[in-house]
Amino acid sequence: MKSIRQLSRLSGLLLAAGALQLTTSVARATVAFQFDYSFDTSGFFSGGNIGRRTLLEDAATVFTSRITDTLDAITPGGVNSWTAVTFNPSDTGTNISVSNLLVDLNTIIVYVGASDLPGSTIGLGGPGGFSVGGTQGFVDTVVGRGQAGALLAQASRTDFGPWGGSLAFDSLTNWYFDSNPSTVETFTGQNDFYSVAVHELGHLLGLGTADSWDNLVSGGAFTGVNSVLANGGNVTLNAGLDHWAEGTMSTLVGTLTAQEAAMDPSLTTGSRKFFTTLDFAGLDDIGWSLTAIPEPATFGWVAALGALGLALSRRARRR
Ligand SMILES: [Ca+2]
Ligand SMILES: [Ca+2]
Ligand SMILES: [Zn+2]
Repeated sequence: MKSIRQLSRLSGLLLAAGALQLTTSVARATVAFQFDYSFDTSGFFSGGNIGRRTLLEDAATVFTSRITDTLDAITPGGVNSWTAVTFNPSDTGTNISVSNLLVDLNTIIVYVGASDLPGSTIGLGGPGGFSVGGTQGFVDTVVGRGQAGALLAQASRTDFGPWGGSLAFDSLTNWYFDSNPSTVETFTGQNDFYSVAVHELGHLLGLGTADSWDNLVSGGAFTGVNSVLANGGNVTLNAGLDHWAEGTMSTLVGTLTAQEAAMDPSLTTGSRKFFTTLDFAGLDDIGWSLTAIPEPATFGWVAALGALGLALSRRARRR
């Protein structure tokens, strides 16, 4: 919903030279999220709350431990310039623009903050948009970061290579912050920060938001081959066509343990949801390359699920 794609191929568009900075691209073995808290004006992640940053970074390893794509660096300079545009995580009705943002190899930049989100929404996440000008090679890098399937005509795209985006948490929610998500304690009446972080990062990675997702939606269902295999048939979507339908079930990765999928529209207060087999299959279908081997923590999750508390109420959550 918050994805803004402002693609311009105006060659020679020049922006402030002051935005150009020296940088070094550090080669990484895997994709990494670079969380940016500079727009967290409410201090949801600073001061006495700074420990929450570690929890968010730990949640992101759900993805970084399995994604094997190589995302090209975005290095503006000379005739090549661009502007990243994404929603302000501390004021989600407005956008922030960052001129000539440097994006390192294999890095996804995420602007994080908290807002009083409308209604029962407790999290909001999605990929950002951009404007770009320069050589065709530079434009292609901003559009697809080396993912060839992201450079096809919009209605044919099979891959997604985002520079990053935004992630907002509801400022008025009673959150449960768990330093060890592999163990599930009772947190009656609270909403699970880990579960929401994982869900919203899923949107940022293109689930419900990328062209390569839209291109696999047909008749109100998702038809990606891996998802169909995981689900035993086309996966019915919600009305917005940006989540699995409410209550869609899957399994914990590498197990037969049932759990409601992470990418359905809501989270039950007092419960945790891990990213499931179906959720990962969706990532695979929209173009992410994933390791076949599930993370070892899976075994901890199985035991942990026995401690799940009773669901008290459902709160809607949207990207
Ligand atoms: Ca725990
Ligand atoms: Ca890819
Ligand atoms: Zn959502």
